[in-house]
Amino acid sequence: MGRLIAVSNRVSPPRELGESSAGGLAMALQAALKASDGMWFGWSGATIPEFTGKLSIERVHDVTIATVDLDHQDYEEYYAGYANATIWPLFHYRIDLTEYDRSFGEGYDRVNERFAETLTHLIAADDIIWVHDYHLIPLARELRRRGVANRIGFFLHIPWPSRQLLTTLPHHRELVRAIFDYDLVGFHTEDWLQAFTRYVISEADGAVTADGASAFGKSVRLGVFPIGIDAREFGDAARSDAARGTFERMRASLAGRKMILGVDRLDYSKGLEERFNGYEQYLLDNEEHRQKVFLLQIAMLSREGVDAYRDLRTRLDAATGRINGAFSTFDWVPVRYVNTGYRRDELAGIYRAANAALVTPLRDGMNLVAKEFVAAQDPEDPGVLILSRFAGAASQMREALIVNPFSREEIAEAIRLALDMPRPERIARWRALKAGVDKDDVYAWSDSFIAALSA
Ligand code: ADQ
Repeated sequence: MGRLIAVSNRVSPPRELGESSAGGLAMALQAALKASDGMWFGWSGATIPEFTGKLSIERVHDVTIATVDLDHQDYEEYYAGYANATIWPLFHYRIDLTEYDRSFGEGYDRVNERFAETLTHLIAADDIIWVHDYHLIPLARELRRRGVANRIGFFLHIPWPSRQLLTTLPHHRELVRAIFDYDLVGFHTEDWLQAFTRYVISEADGAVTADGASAFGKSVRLGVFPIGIDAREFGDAARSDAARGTFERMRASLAGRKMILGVDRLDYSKGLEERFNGYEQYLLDNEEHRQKVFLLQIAMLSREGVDAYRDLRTRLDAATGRINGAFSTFDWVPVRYVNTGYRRDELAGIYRAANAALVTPLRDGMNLVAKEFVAAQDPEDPGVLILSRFAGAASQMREALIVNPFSREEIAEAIRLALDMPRPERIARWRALKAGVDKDDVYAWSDSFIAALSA
């Protein structure tokens, strides 16, 4: 095998590569890239007035990082537009938030062409190419049009929507047809893969085999590759001095109360409003427990350039105010709501101090917070994971308390069960969860995808 070339919308800033602040995906890709003297290609994150296609190339920790700048129109139409105002909501089952703007589709195609045009010149005959996520679905098509015959794989980090939803998208067939220019396409779960194959059968007149599908005169191999975290690194982070310091501060601020924790990017797919409603229901149903618990919701701001995200932020501010206004006393606030990003070791300390975690997305490709929470727990006194049935992670993490995130009563009941759960049951559930998180880690994920792509 030649080099591995990873392609994603954003490339993890080189400074972070190899440092503990980089996420698991960046670490795993870096390890795979390093092993093959590979290259990581994507958008620099910078916007300029006019696209130039000028590459910036750096060597960082034995990995070549190649980035290009996009122009302002690209940002609006491709990134804020088609990727995050069309595909993201649609693939998370939110057609109410989906913007079907023709210029967005044009910008999406244009940027994929620009990426392909720039990347083509960097590809050697025996390289294998691994493309990541919904920003870049047509990239293989554009590379093929430019004569690239290399193995190209694609991994979708978000759900694949049902046929009924996808067909609301103008030109949905073109989008799906582009998938067939890959050699291998990976999904997190069997559910997302099946949603894809159902479309292939009923909308594209295609056929599905044990390991792939054919349609549009082409065939593609399909597989399920559930992503994990760097469990060892996260466990180490949880035992670090910084984590211990954060843990001690956190515990001191509990003043004997129990903490329910939420950690998410501020995104409507994460079910934050519904979670607040569920917690409010818990406070209503369990008057005797008020003052003895609180919810810490850490919601890191993201995609602030997209309208739906600004609206959500306003609604969450209001929900926090409503609950705190209704229930607070002079010495107790039921919701602590923060929009800060934390370092990974600090985050590990916060996870460890929690008695329960609410991971209740309405729809989520996988959800890594659920796995990080488990990895950070004290084996002798672990917290309880409350997990949405609509997170991809629920297909693996069956020992969590699985809930329907749309039901405020189910969330309220799960909080009560979690906070009352006897220690032996907490330990038994946690051990089973931890074994899965350790086994199916991010390295197992990337190794298995690359092995399948190379096979
Ligand atoms: P995301 O939608 O970003 O990822 P998730 O998998 O939960 O969702 O990952 C979020 C990451 O951000 C976690 O590593 C978490 O620690 C970190 N994070 C969140 N809040 C933070 C904060 N305040 N400070 C610091 N870090 C914070 C997409 C898909 C998911 C899929 C992943 C990987 O939507 O379904 O699991 O990709 O494929």
